[in-house]
Amino acid sequence: MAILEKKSSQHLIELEDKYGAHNYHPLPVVLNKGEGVYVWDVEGKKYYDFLSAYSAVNQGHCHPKIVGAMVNQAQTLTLTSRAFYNDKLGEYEKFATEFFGFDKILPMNTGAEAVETALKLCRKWAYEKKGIPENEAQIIVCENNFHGRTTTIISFSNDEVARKNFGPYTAGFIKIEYDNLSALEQALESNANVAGFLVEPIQGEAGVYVPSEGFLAKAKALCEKHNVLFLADEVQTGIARTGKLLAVDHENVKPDILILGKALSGGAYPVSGVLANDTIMSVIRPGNHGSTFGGNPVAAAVAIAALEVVRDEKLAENAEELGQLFRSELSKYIEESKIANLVRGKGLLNAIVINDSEDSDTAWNICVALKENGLLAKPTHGNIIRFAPPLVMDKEQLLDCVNIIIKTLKEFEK
Ligand code: IF1
Repeated sequence: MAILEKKSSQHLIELEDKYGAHNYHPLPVVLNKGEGVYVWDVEGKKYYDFLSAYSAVNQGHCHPKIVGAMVNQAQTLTLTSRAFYNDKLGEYEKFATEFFGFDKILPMNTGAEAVETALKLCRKWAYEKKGIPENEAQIIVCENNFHGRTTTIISFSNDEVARKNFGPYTAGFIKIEYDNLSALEQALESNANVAGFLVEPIQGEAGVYVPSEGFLAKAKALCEKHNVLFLADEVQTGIARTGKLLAVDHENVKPDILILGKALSGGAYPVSGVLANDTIMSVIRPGNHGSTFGGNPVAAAVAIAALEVVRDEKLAENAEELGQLFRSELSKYIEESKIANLVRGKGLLNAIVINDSEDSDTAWNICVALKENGLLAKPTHGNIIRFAPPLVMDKEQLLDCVNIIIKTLKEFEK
């Protein structure tokens, strides 16, 4: 019976194709199980996951502690809305604020919602604390940013695929080049009404673009000088991914507003949040902002467990160590490679740049070949392949993966 009901990958892909909106172009693999650093497809083939659901599954697939907390809470109380108190939210808020070193957290569900929350918080602070005239606040953002998919967020994207024909767009954003301090300084000096600077500590979607050393610290200092809030979008880089708890920790920067999502739940449940100190968060009063699911008891229980795993299993330290190994092993190969140009990244957020044009399908074909060889990764911007395995990986597994990647790249050497 069970055998008869088992569906082939082909059939399941056709179902999505026929009944689902075509808003993605997935690699042709259909997964039905995950454990730690591995996932399995419906035919039973096992893969290393080198995407981790875009860095959400940092703690590994189906981590028993996180799943345990989720199941336990789901059997007790799932949702009250914020019309009433629940017995998990306060406990989570205390835990998370102490964990990250802020006075307060505002809980939401997705990364984009957290970015929206941060933008609203920043604007309200600017009008009520900084004294910017109503509706005049500007927020500085970076070229080639990725912060999510809402109408406001895509308003300041320069990815035409994500943006075109979704206008009219939200006003109030100034775009500067990423990793360019003088552009930031000029934008701050020529606009009196700047409320904040929103930045990804490493640009993920842009192809794991790591800014120059010192950029974040100097940008933070410039913001302080101009009484402008520094908003760090750590949705992708945060929670141990880059070898520190936060990517800003590499430069000892403390953001005024910290945006988290993805791995805040270990990928088990949509949990996001915005953290800030009281002087900023106090501008939010009842009725200003919220969401039915934000701060629900399942999310709270899951997030506590997910953060405890990061701390107890020393995932930041592991990401730092394995990241060094990954880049040094791949660099050795790339020196003599014609197909790969370079490897870059921090911790276990890395990418290789393929020696072909952005509109070629080489990186896609390499990812298909990697899949055949038992490792799942996805190209970005045509010729870049992002490598972001779960942080619970061990050294032996990582070296096994390096072998798979090099073996696969060799198939493409001319
Ligand atoms: C998709 C990329 C990753 C993010 C940062 C906010 C969000 C994201 C820095 C929004 C989300 C995702 C979403 C996913 C693709 C993906 C992505 F390739 F686009 F850049 F991770 F690398 N800030 N990133 O990276 O979070 O609302 O999705 O929870 O398909 O849109 P979300």
